[in-house]
Amino acid sequence: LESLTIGLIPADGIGREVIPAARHALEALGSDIPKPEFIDLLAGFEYFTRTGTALPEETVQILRQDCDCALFGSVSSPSRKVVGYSSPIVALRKELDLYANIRPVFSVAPNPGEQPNVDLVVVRENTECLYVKDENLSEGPHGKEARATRLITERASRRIGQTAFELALNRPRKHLTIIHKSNVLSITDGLFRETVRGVPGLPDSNGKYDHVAVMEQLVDSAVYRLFREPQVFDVMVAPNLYGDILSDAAAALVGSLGLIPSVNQGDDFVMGEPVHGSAPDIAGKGIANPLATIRSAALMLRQLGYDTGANRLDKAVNQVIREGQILTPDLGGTSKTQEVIDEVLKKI
Ligand code: NAD
Ligand code: K
Ligand code: MN
Repeated sequence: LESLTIGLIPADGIGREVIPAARHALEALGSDIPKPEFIDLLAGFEYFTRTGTALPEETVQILRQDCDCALFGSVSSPSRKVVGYSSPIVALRKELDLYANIRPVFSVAPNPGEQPNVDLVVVRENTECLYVKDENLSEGPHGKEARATRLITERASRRIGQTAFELALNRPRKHLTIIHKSNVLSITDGLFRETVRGVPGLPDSNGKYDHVAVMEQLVDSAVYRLFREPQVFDVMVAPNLYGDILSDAAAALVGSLGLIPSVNQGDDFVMGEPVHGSAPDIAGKGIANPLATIRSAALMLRQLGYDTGANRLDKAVNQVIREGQILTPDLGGTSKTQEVIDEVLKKI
């Protein structure tokens, strides 16, 4: 490739403040990656309030036809029902079939070479579970009744299971924990659990996952365990909603949600995205932590095979964290987003 075409979808709130960080960081990599060409793309709740659509068809089309990969910021989805609105990120994950959301959470050890006390990856199923958003409201004998469909399919569970086993196989500890609640939801979570457990026995697995140690844990006690002894976890695979919650919980263990990156990945497209939302409490103040987004760009590069570039981004971010001088307020610092970006660029 001569150039790498990257769709940028900042969307709402601090998404707009952190996406430029990734852009500058990618530009700073020079010849470590093909020359990045950026295409700015529209989506989000603010865009919806102006136009009546949250995810324009053009954005999806350009992503499909012109982009090698993409970076998404964050969207401000309201907590009440807004007629005609549907979250563009949930829609994009489905439209582009980005079935796996990979969320590494690790602490940066104070001294290089030292073992971090948290070093795990949440592998979140990204297309179904309660996020199919099939909800309805009816009038029952004792007032309103709300129902939602929770979809778990064998196909999606197998795909996410394969992604998780593959990831575990390539990590030093080769350890996988299946997160579920099959003691209560024996049909839905039961299917997820059994299908993931069955991955090593699939014909195309050819015994390659025999070296992965498989454990399982009910989602509630998994959260407890995460806070008591996070070091026991390596790769955690979970249905959509549990994965969403677990990764925010794990983020608290390493200092801030503003540090946690992710990639939404499918068989032929990858979209980096910080795990955090639009953070209305700090949006517009210029103090959002840009490191999760720079790390998301690194994950995206790694997924595309540009390890040298990815390593340089990660190294620069880790160095800034380790030095502890130029940090945003979420990490106890007093620096602005732009100062942290400049510091990372210096290290790159
Ligand atoms: P949030 O992740 O936006 O914020 C949670 C807390 O973490 C806030 O105190 C915020 O200030 C802090 N925080 C998050 N990112 C930070 C960063 N980079 N630097 C410093 N501090 C940071 O979660 P929320 O408040 O529950 O949700 C706000 C909005 O974001 C909602 O409308 C929600 O729908 C949306 N959301 C979107 C996504 C997404 O785009 N994928 C994900 C989660 C939430
Ligand atoms: K986000
Ligand atoms: Mn979330």
